[in-house]
Amino acid sequence: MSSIKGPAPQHHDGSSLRIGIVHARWNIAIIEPLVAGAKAKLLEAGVKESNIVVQSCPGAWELPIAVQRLYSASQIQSNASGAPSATDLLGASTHDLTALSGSDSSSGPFDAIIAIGVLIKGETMHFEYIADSASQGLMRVQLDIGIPVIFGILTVLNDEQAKSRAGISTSAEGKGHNHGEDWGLAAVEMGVKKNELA
Ligand code: DLZ
Repeated sequence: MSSIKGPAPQHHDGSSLRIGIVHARWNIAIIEPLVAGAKAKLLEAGVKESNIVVQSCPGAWELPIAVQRLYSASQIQSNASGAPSATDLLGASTHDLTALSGSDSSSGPFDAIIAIGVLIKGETMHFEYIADSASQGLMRVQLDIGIPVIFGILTVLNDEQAKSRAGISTSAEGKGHNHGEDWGLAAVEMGVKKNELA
């Protein structure tokens, strides 16, 4: 029997969209398949490779400011030719951007940004503080900039839960489901609908 969890599927054409992905680098073995899953669904929905920009920050704590800066930079870039690129403002090299998102990135403000992080509960209170602050921060940034920010933070109790939610579990129950794919679909849907909802 299929799971009752998750949104009823809808198809949306992402061919006119520009999407940002910002991911934390903590727990990178889980982050990488999540980013790949999100990107695969964006491409499947018609988003052009050159319109997908991938950036990183150290941990989930930094995701709200990274999303906010990435969006502001994309606005500046579209308003003034010769302005610094989103990547320059976040401090990464052009080489990093090219490696992650293709060599011919277009410009213009993003229609949606996906924030991806993985918090695995440890023995201290870090998990609770970071999960709470990052989720509240992302909601605040989303409402401040008026652009959908997709909540791609896994908050899990152990490594196995993380692997299962990234679709890379090796357990007898199967490899699990890659939640990054859902985040990619949500970004396309909200990117398309943000103008209809205005
Ligand atoms: C410090 C920390 C800890 C303990 N755990 C995680 C984690 O599971 N996932 C994650 O994305 N980041 C973690 N961090 C790092 C913080 O998010 C942040 O990068 C640092 O505290 C520096 O501000």
